[in-house]
Amino acid sequence: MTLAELKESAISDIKNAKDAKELEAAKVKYLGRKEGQLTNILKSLKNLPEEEKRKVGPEANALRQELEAALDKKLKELAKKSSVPSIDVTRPGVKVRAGHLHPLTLMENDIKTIFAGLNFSIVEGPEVETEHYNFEALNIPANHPVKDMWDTFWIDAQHLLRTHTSPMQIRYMETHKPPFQIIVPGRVFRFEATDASHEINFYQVEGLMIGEKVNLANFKYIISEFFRQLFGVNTEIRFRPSYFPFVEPGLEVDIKIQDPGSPLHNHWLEVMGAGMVHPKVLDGVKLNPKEFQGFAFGLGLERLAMIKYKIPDIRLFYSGDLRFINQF
Ligand code: YSA
Repeated sequence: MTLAELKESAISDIKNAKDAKELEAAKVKYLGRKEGQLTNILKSLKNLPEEEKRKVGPEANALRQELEAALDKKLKELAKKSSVPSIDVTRPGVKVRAGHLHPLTLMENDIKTIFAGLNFSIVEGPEVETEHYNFEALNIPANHPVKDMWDTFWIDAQHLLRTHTSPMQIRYMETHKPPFQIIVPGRVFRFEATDASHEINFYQVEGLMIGEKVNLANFKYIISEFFRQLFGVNTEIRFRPSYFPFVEPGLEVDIKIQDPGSPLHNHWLEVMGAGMVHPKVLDGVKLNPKEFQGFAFGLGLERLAMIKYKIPDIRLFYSGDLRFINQF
């Protein structure tokens, strides 16, 4: 290779180097101490006849200086380039899509906030329960017909997925001394046919208030206040007698739907079961019914969310349908 050819090739390599690594490779290729192409020529000068040495020597040295200068210049260029941010600030940004809370979580948060404001503590309980806590301790013995209504998914002979949040009443009363007032939000499970207002898996919020003089009038005030804060002052609610083995007397609370677009407009929708805690239940947790009494309730969270957000079918909550979820 002639010096002219070597120069052309080296200048082209230096010019085309895209980064410091490629530039270093070009330097080694031509000026590397051991095998650099120009270095080899310089080393072999001593073997040339005197006359040729005098001609080639200065040319080769001049080329070395020229290549060194070219390498230096290119290195500075590359350094400058990499320190300039390659962001095009005029380009339209990519919109980050933020997630949001599920309507049932929104409803649970609202309920917690209202009850916390009424001085209730918030506690949680296990979703897998024993037969004892789910039924027997709540005055529902093995062959009680009400058990049919609440049969569920059994894990083994003694354990089941809880059918309501009421077992937490027992667990709490066993370990705490009155007076107290709590709510227990949580998921419950039932073996039943689904329809627009029934799911096999849904949420309840249990409430329990025990003290020396707690009575039904207190329950009525607390629940009226709760619905007033949740749905507004004009909400109509009604208390209706009902039966649950773990309360005496027992009742249910209905809300009047006021939504001209709903097939339930002007109809009453049952939203909770409640009552005064049965003396047998208090006895069972070693609280003297003559000393302590109180009320308990269990409300259906989906039903309240359906009223608040005007949702016609409970199954939409668990459908995973983005057209539904994205509306919240
Ligand atoms: C009663 C008295 C107490 O002192 C304390 C709690 C209770 C409530 C009782 N543990 C219970 O579970 N009653 S319930 O079967 O009537 O359910 C309570 C609420 O859960 C209902 O009013 C309804 O709002 C909701 N619910 C019931 N079954 C449902 C349902 N929601 C959706 N799908 C279902 N399958």
